[in-house]
Amino acid sequence: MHIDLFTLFPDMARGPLDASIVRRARDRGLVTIDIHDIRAATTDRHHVCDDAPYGGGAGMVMKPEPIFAAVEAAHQGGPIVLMSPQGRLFTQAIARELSAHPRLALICGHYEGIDERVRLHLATDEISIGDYVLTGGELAALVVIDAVTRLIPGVLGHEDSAIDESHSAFLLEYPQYTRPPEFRGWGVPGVLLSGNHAAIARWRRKEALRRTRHARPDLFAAWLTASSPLTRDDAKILRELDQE
Ligand code: JBK
Repeated sequence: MHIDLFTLFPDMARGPLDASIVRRARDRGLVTIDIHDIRAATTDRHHVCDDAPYGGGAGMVMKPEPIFAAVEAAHQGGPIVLMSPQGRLFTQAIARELSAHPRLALICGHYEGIDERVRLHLATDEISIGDYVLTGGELAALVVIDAVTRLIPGVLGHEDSAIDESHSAFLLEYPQYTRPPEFRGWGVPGVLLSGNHAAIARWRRKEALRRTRHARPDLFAAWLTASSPLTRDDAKILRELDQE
């Protein structure tokens, strides 16, 4: 897969792409990522990328010409995604959808906004990572790149990729413990030390359901809908949680 990132702050994007699993995926040639400096696509002496909004008001707006020029010079197909608070909310399903394309372009906005003609006539999609105000789209684009890259075949080891996401998609993960068996007086649930694999699997499922129901009632409701009719054991686990 090839990813093009268009930004006024290329330094902001580099660090996270040079570490950990994304770094390894790039080293192995599973993904190539080009960071394009929008300012380098200006043609005027002072490399101006922003201007005052028509109609007045505070703040500056990103000009369309350098963004169109930068994207059109690099683009060879695939979605052109504008990172913005007005976009559809990013989810694992969207990450999966984007990872199915051989190429992906991400545009990061800055200042008070971006000339509307970028949204109307250049971007093919608009994505938000959440309802909070960022200084720009760079961190949002990095979130998308991270989530998409780990879905590219071969990027994760067999252990991770073996996890059936269709079964875990609606549930939060169960609690994990590692050595030592006692730390500052805090122990590890006995079942995890029992060697009883069926009992461990059932404990993990119960704790995943407990956590999801408590922390994310919205996810829990989605899981309930997707899991109907419940298996006998899941129904039993839910009755046990009701009692506790
Ligand atoms: C936000 O993708 N976003 O969520 C995003 C992009 C650019 C600016 C923002 O404030 N939230």
